[in-house]
Amino acid sequence: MRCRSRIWALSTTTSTSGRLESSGRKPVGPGARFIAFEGVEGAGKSTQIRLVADALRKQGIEPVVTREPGGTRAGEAIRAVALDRDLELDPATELLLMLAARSVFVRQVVRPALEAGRIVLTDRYELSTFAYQGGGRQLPLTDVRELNQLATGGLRPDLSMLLDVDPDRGLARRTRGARDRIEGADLDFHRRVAQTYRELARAEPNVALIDGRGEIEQVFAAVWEALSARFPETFAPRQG
Ligand code: T5A
Repeated sequence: MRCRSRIWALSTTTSTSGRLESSGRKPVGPGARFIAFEGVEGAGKSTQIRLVADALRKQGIEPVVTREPGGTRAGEAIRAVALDRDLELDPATELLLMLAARSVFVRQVVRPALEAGRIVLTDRYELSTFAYQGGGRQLPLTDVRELNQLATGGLRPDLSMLLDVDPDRGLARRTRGARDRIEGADLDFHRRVAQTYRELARAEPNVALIDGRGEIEQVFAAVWEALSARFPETFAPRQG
């Protein structure tokens, strides 16, 4: 069978959090969900995570809200290095930093939370690496995927919400401080990232492509609809 795209050709099909059970690890708790928010700079990920978390709290559910790179002490220290605009880092070093942070993140934050039956909402996960280091930095995707597999042990999100926004719009939304090392890359880099994300949305399982250009509430309605279509028992359909 012919492959649809370069990214599709390199995809490996792995299951979601159920994989924890099949790989002999502790089973995930009932109700556990691992949801990643993805997109270019300023796509609105943090904003949407905050809204989803607030809505879950109103249902009496306290989610684990976290981010990558980061989420652990080691991961936050690695983040500071990876994003420091005064450092010159080649693409392979950048990749390995992201994956070092992911390895500790999966083991210290995500797996324990899923085993405890929690909902994990993360600002970025593996699609960021495929899009930024694979697409943006143009590292071979086979290498990126293999190393990512080592870092995650095969743990994939139940759903990745890709907030689709053109990179110039996303960058223009940013109001805080100076651009970090990756934000400061040229627009061609950010366009390759956006293009790779769109290809991933077509090729990868469990990705919901959300139009991120509308008003915040409008985007949230689309995000919640995608979540409740997939997990109606957890993300109750909204009335009206
Ligand atoms: N990275 C990360 C890699 O290269 N490889 C990897 O493997 C990983 C995991 C992380 C950096 O690391 C790189 C990618 C990144 O460069 P980050 O903090 O996650 O850094 O990256 P950013 O995308 O820059 O985070 P931001 O906080 O800037 O963007 P968000 O979270 O997407 O956007 P948000 O919600 O903070 O919104 C930004 C602004 O826009 C407004 C908000 O109010 C805010 O002011 N906004 C909207 N305005 C209009 N309409 C909407 N719909 C809006 N939604 C939000």
